[in-house]
Amino acid sequence: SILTCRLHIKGMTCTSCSMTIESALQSVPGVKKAVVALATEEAEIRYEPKTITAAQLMNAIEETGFEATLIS
Ligand code: 9UX
Repeated sequence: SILTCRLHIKGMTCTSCSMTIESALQSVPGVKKAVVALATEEAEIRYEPKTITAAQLMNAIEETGFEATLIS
């Protein structure tokens, strides 16, 4: 099964920021698709819940230096 979560990401100021986070998410096992939008400060991630949780996705973002909170 695949789930989708939306996260709010605080602190992005340029396209390099959003691309760094997007690349980090795409390299996490269990992530099928990750899109990070600078303008809306949001990430939409499709992931396999058997492999990774939304909380772990948020931790992966925070390791890149940005704060993430769950939207849905
Ligand atoms: Mo450049 Mo975006 O340091 O924060 S990557 S502004």
